[in-house]
Amino acid sequence: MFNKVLIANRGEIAIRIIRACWELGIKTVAVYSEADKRSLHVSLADEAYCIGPAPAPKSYLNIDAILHVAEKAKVDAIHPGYGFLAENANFARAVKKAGFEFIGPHPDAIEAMGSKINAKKIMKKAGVPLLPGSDGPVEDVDEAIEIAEAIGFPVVVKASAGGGGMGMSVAYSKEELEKVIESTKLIAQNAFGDSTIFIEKYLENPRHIEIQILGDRFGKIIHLGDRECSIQRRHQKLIEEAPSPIMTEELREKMGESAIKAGKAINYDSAGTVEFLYQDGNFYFLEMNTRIQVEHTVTEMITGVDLVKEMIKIAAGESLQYDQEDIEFRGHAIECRINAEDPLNDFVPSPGKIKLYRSPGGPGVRLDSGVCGGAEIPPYYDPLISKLITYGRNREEAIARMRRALKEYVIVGVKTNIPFHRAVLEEEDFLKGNISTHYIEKKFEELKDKIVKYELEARDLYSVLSEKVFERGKEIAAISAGLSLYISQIVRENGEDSPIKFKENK
Ligand code: MV4
Repeated sequence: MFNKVLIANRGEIAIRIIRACWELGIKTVAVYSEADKRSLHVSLADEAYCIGPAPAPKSYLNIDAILHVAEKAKVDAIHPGYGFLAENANFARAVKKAGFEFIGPHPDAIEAMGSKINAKKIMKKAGVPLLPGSDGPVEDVDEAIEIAEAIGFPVVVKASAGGGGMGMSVAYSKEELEKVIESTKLIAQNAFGDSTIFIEKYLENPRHIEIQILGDRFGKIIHLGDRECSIQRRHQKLIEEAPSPIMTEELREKMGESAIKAGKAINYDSAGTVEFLYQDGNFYFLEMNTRIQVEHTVTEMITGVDLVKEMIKIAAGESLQYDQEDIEFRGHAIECRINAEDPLNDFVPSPGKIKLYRSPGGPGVRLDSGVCGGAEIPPYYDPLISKLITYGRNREEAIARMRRALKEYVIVGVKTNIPFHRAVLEEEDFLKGNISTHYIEKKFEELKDKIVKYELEARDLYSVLSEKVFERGKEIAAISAGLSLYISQIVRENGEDSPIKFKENK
């Protein structure tokens, strides 16, 4: 096993990885930008090194600076977390070339899934269900129209180098398709430096359901069931749960089997996720994420498997100790991503200092937080403050616990999306599990009044818990000082006959 691991990340995921390392008896090295000097992941780690200025390209994306620290601190391995360099095949290669282990899959797997056209090609060959579309790049408008007419409108035009929602356009007719081909190519070229596009049948009201897999370096691959990730806004997930409200044992087996086929096709050897779109009883491969994901926690809660520890053990060359039959699914888990953002102002980020912090706890509550009271949420990175996860024997209990935990949670100083989560967790269709990727856009107006209500309730509570308590204290002190002055004046004026009797204090 490794003796020391460098964590090339920040915030809650850096802390999550520190926890896994400590449980395995591994020492931890944090890296941080100048904006993160006083952040929690830095104070928790056994050692910490500054790697550059606040902007990510100068720090958390600076491969040379990270490798320099790895050498100086004499680590054995590097964990990239999610985001930043997690799915950069060249980083994984550079880590290995410098003599360190990369805690993630082999670089060719990262690269293979980075091109969406290539990923689809591999999955088709492996027998994973796909949406009908172009079997490769689409070169011009005529070819696009020919394919669209064969598979039927609507179709979606996607950037091959994209993913996570960047660079895709929907067309409902030949005319619309003519318009979006060139514009999508241009967007793809500007965003990814690669104008390659492809088209596929567009699903109008799908769910996003993904399967967690674990593969080791001896060719064994298992799946750890599904996650429902449909509650998202502009491709940022906000609520995830395991299992999906629509999951059956039969469907999970089928999706699990497809995910394992996907993993086997690229000799996958770490924790990974196979994303599917689900509609009307059918599911289709979307993308594969070759990293640990934000929402891995809900899978951990219902399977009891520590995914981060498993990926570290796999990278250290250990064989997977679980067989598929060992994985049992028990109960239900929900995760709310707590962001520093204003749900009533188009969810704009709300960086700043957390003046007051009270975290929830109690039965069935897990809080993976990147902050504590007094922490600064810098404007340079993702505004994720923490992940609040609740577990219950069933979905109803997990929801009841989430509502209760959100009620306990106090964050003063920055705006948060807690009022938004509280509103969703009382909304009828959410409670019924009636959701799709369009849930938020469809429901936002309906949710607004409740968000306002919870926002105001939070403000009241905050004023009781924070400044206003101090203000009230000062007010009361002033009144009582004035009162005692007034009383002593009455006593002086009326002598011993005063209606208010005082004992001489001699
Ligand atoms: C789709 C789709 C419907 N039909 N592809 C968005 C992110 C990127 N990973 C792929 N995405 C989609 N691809 C077809 N053929 C709908 C989406 C989509 C979506 C997918 C998952 C989660 C949220 C989403 C929100 C909007 C659109």
